Amino acid sequence: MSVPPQFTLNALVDETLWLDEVESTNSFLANRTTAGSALALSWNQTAGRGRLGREWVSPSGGSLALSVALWPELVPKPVTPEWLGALSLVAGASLADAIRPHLSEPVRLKWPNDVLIAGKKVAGILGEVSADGRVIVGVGVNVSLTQDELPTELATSLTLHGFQPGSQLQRVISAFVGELRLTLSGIEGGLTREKRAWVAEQCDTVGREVRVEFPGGATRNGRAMDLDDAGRLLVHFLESNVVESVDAADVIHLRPAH
Ligand code: BT5
Repeated sequence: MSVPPQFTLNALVDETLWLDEVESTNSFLANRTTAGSALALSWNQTAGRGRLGREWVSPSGGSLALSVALWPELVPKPVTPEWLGALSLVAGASLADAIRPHLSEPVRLKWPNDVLIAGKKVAGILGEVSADGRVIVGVGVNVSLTQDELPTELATSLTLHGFQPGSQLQRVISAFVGELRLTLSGIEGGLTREKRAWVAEQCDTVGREVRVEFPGGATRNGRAMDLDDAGRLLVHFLESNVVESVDAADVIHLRPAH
């Protein structure tokens, strides 16, 4: 197997740290005490975490785990729920924007922060606040996993869609980190109308009939109408005929709305 590429992004962050093996790049950065911005990356993450206590699987060598400890001057103090909600959406949209020029198939978002190619998940995002108040955005991207190596039937990888990691990966990651930095200035109070439109137009969930699965197991069907400024999904629920905002939940896409 060829050696997966490594690169530095020191023009964008104070430090770039490649780790031969790590349990979780998010936990690694959260456990450091360095105050500046940093990027931690690994091709061999052994205990990756998803949202709501779930697992993120990174088969060795084919899936890139990376985490960004955000630029302190761009993080509001204190961190507000509006800002955190907005952050995870702009991170997903920045990553989708960074991948899109390299592929011929549509690159879309599924609320709250999955990146999809042809309807399948190629990347997931986990934003966290460390005990000392730093904010870390973690991204798992399936880069060169083959069909057999993919952890679920709903997953895909970049190379399955014609992506060439050798020459293009550094450009994707650098475009993602650069755009994330740019979009962070201006979401202090949550998503502006402009940023909400930018995310919503990439988001396959908005405008769709969905099943919302709440932590604890309850499910409700409805139509996803829009996003609010805190990144919550506004869903028109069928049985109550009321629009409610949804934050910590999972969404299953049922069918496109007409
Ligand atoms: C996510 O959670 O999608 C966030 C994943 C964040 C992972 C990064 S890797 C770097 C950093 N360090 C960490 O420890 N974490 C971050 P969620 O929306 O909860 O999705 C998790 C679900 O995605 C799992 O329950 C599986 O169904 C599915 N899944 C797991 N591994 C996958 C993969 N490699 N590709 C596609 N789907 C996957």
